[in-house]
Amino acid sequence: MKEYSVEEVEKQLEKMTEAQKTPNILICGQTGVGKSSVVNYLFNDSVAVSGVGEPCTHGIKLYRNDTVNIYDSEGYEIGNESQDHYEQLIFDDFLAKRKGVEDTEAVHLVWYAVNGAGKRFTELDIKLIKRIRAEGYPVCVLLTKIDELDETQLNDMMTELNKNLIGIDVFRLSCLARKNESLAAFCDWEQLINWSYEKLPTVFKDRFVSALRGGLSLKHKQAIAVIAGATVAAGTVGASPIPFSDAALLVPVQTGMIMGIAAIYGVHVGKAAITSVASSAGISALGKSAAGAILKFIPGVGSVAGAVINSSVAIAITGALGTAFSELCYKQCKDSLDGKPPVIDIEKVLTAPSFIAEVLKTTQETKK
Ligand SMILES: Nc1nc2c(ncn2[C@@H]2O[C@H](COP(=O)(O)OP(=O)(O)OP(=O)(O)O)[C@@H](O)[C@H]2O)c(=O)[nH]1
Ligand SMILES: [Mg+2]
Repeated sequence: MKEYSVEEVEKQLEKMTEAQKTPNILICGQTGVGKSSVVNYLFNDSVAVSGVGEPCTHGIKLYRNDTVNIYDSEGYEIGNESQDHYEQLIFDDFLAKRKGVEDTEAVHLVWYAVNGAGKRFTELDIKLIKRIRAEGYPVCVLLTKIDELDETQLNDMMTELNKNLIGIDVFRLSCLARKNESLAAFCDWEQLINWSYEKLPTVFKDRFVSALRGGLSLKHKQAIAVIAGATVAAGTVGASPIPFSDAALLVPVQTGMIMGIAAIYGVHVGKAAITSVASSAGISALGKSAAGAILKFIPGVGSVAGAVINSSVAIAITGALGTAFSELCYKQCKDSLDGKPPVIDIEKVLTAPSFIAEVLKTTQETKK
């Protein structure tokens, strides 16, 4: 039996992480408009802006985890001298210093928050938003606290903003939306997420998606892309048909896929689980007879498989594994958003000796 090589698995994982970079997002606007709250609403707890950030430039703090860097600026106060200094703070002290530097240091998105509840935005807001765009940054407007507006006020505010900022997207937001469905219907959280995803350069997209607390439809889409990539790779492995006992050859591909999916959904996978997946992923640990049982789960393959893994079998197994695992993660993520305790311990599933069978079994059970 051919052994998969640990080095190969590690290489695969490394390649995956190297291809991803951490996006930098700057958020600005008046004080108290809800900038920090927006960040807390959107991202996983580990970014938590309510915590103590690292002082960056004066007035701008960096909040970060492995997947996102948020530069949260202390807002300016109307009529206060901070208003006069704000433009300098944003442009000279911050943005200018990051121009022409390495891609990883550059600012990739700017979110400019305007207070819906204040029912007014200032000349300075308009001026700064226009200047940010003129300098080439993807910028959008976050219209915050819309829960404090009635429908007419909200529409008026949108009209005013659109009139003053032609061609700049405005997203209506309220941090109370998660627990209030009718309010959620007025909010553009998903649109903001999609806008940001679209504007980010490719290498920064994956981590942005990972960093999100919600954004489930985007996560789902990303997971499908990861699975598609893995099935192509698996198909190549199976292009020269191999006996089932050599399924270990698929392990690096499948391990990479599993880790990729877990990362997208922000599901923590410890080192022990990674090693465990690498040694049991795919069907290498199951032997030929168990492989037959697995194939029963995969329509259209069971009858033709025989004792050989060819391209279509490799594709089907990898696809089924990826889809099943993605469903588990999706459910975990959704439960957590809904404030429910996790039904499945994903790490436990990953460390089960017959991982693939476990994943497929759990999926079948949760479907019942
Ligand atoms: N009603 C309502 N209140 C909100 C919302 N978002 C934030 N707030 C409240 O607004 C206040 C200010 O929110 P922050 O997120 O600290 O505002 P900020 O823009 O970061 O303020 P600075 O850091 O001082 O510039 C807090 O009391 C929040 O609880 C919202 O969507 N609706
Ligand atoms: Mg703040």
